[in-house]
This record gives sequence, C-alpha cells and structure tokens, in this order.
Amino acid sequence: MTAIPGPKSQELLARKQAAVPPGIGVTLPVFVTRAGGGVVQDADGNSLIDFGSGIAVTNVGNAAPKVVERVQKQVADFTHTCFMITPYESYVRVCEKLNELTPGDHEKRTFLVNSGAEAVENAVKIARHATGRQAVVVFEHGYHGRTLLTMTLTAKNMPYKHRFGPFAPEVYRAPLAYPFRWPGGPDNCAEEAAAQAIDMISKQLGAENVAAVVLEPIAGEGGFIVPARGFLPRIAEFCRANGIVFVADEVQTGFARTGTLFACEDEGVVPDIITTAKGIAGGLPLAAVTGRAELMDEVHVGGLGGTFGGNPLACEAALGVLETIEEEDLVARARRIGDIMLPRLRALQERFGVIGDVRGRGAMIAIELVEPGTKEPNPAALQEIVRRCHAEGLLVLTAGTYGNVLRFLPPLVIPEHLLEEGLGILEKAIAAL
Ligand code: PLZ
Repeated sequence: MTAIPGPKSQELLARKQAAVPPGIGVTLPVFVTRAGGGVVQDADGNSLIDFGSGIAVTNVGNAAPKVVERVQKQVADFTHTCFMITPYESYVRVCEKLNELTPGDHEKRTFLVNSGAEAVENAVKIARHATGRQAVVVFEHGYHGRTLLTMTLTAKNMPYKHRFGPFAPEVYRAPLAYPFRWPGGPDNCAEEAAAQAIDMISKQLGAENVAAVVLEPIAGEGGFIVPARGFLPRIAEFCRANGIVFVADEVQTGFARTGTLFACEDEGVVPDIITTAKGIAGGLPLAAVTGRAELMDEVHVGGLGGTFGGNPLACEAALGVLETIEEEDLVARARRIGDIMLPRLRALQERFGVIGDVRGRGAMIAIELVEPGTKEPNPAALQEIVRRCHAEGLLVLTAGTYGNVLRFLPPLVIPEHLLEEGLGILEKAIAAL
C-alpha cells in the first residue's frame, strides 16, 4: 500500500527512537497491527509475507485458535498466583507433556521459566550442582542468550558481548562441525571436529572437571549450521562415558521446526537436559528445562524458581500449541516446507554464485552468501537482498557469525501459495543483485 516503512510506521519509529535506547535494534521498522496465517499487517495497511515467525516462535501462527481460546479463558479466571506460592494444574500438565515428548524414555522432570536464556542458565546451575564440577563447554558459532552467563556461552562478540565483560568464569569453547567452512572439507568434518573437541576437553580441562557440554543441535543465530552427521552423537557419547551432563539447547530448533518435534531426534541423540522456549507457547513468554529425574532431583527444595516462571497464561498457551502441533501434524508440515524450499534454493544456487551454501532441515533453512567463486563472506550482498525483500513485502531475517546468512523460518501453518510467492520475491531480489 505504501513504501516500506510507510508514514504511520515512520511516525512510530520516531517515537521509538525518542523512548527506546538504540541498543534495542529493529530488523524491519513496520509497526504491526495484526499477524497470522503467514502474514504480518502494519499500521499503514501493508501486508508482509512472514518468513521469520518472530524468530522461530509463532510456529503455530500468531493467533492460533487453540492458543487464543485457552488464554482468553485463563485471563478471565486468574492471571497469576506464582507457582511457587500456590500452584495450578496447567503448569504441571505442561511439564508432564514435555517429559513425555522430549527425546528419551527415561524418567524426567521439567520446570518452567520465562526465556531461553533463563532456561540455559538453569541447565548449567543444575549440571554444576549435580556433578559438583564447574567447567562448561560450548561451541564455536553458538548462541545461548544475553544474560551474563549465557552471553559468555555465546560465541560472537558483536553485538552480543562487545564491552559487556568481564564474562562468567569456567566457560570453554570447542570447534563445531561446520561442513561448509571445515578446513579439511565436509567429508571428514564430523570426525575431525569431534576429535578436536574431545581432545580439548580431555587435555586442556580434564573431562572429570566438566559439568556440562551445551550444544545447539542446529546452530541458530550462528547461521543455521547443521553440524556434520555423526558429530552430535559422538559428543553425546563422550559426555555419557565421562559423567558430563549433555545439554541440548533446543530453544530455536524445538517444537516441530526442523521436521521432528525436537532436532536431536534426527540422529537419535538423547540429551541429559534439554532447554526449550520460543515455539513452546505461541508467543507468550515461556521456557522450560527438562532433564533426567536423578539430575533434576539433586537440587535442594527452593533452589530453583522465579516469580513469573510458568505463568498460567503462558502454560495455557503451551497446551494450545501442543494440541495444534498434533492436530495439524505440524511436524509433517515442517518437512513439507523444507521439501518445497530446499530444491528451489538449490536451483538458485546453481544460477547465482553469490549463494555459497544452502542448508537446514524442515522449516529452518538458510543460504550463506559469499563473494562468487570463493567462500569469502559477503555481508554486503546480504544487506542488499534483505533490503529488496523487505521493500517487496517479504519479511526475512539474517544470522551468521560473519553476518552473511539469510535465514527462513516461516510459520509452519503458512499457506503454500504464500511460501511460493515469498520464494518468488527472494528470487527476484537475488537476480536484481
Ligand atoms: N538459545 C539457541 O536461539 C534466542 C535471540 C534474539 P531468549 N535466539 C534469538 C536476540 O538477538 O536476542 C536463543 C536461542 C538459543 C537461547 C536463546 C535465548 O533465548 O528467549 O532470547 O532468552
């Protein structure tokens, strides 16, 4: 309807600039009035095709009927009591469901917090408490949050860590099996990267000093890096053999996004603790820590918690999300989205040398942009393509350690004609470049 952003959004943007610090950046400054069905509508009456899902959150859509219904009922009944003061059933139900649905048939416990970062921090606290060890191992290209500990766990300096130190102690970083950039090539990547990580842990730290290894099964913010097959199981097996708690951070990959309910399932990896957030509650703030009963039960009464964790509105939303995933078979939908997008993107890669790599699983897909004919990161091309997509009404997100990855996270309920239309806009943007 208007240029992007339109006059109303520009007016709101000016107010944002006066009221909100610039540290809170904005990818696309259109102010939203409604969203759903794979479309985001703005204050100027524009409709944008949503390839972002609010960063992998609205997997079931922005206003899924089951979520809306449950939250509306709950908000009229009560908004809060604090689960640690006087509990309510929906919290327990969410935990029962996660214990049942997460990988592994061992006995599990779950508790609820507010954000992905908070879930990861708690996973580390529990691992340290249960093992009596301190060191935590994370990986190159990893992202785990913005709190002091989780920003320390995060790999990338700018914008997450720059001048925010000193960082938390006892955090060590190992190589990630990044096939596209592995020096020895993709074929030996899993084996070599796992060997280097294990060597680092054994020789530099001593496995017996390591409380936890924290790993994203697909690195999200780092650029949708799918570790070479075999890497994850090898690291998990090393952890098991050495009494190290293996924490899978599925904050971004969870809840049907990658074509399985959780990304670890793809290689049959069973984590000791799994952290989830984002897609768990259709946009209401909720996150969870799910782990082996014997680890989780180690922590003394009152050792875990928080005022808002497992808020009743968020719990009802989560139950609505789980029902929607099951009833609409969104796991299969995610796979279908991948089956549509990957071949289209690979065909573009054939035509345009700027696309160095096409990767991802299910509805978590990315292209990595390079200087044609090399592997040199091309962040300028990314900015240009994103600008053109946004101007034409396709909301896309960026990622990547080198700022050169265009990522796609459509809501799993997106109609196929919008997926096709979005891909068409993308193709034109790349061709124009
Ligand atoms: N772990 C794997 O992807 C959040 C970050 C957006 P919170 N990723 C989006 C930004 O720039 O702040 C994330 C993640 C993984 C943990 C987190 C942190 O989750 O809910 O943002 O705290």
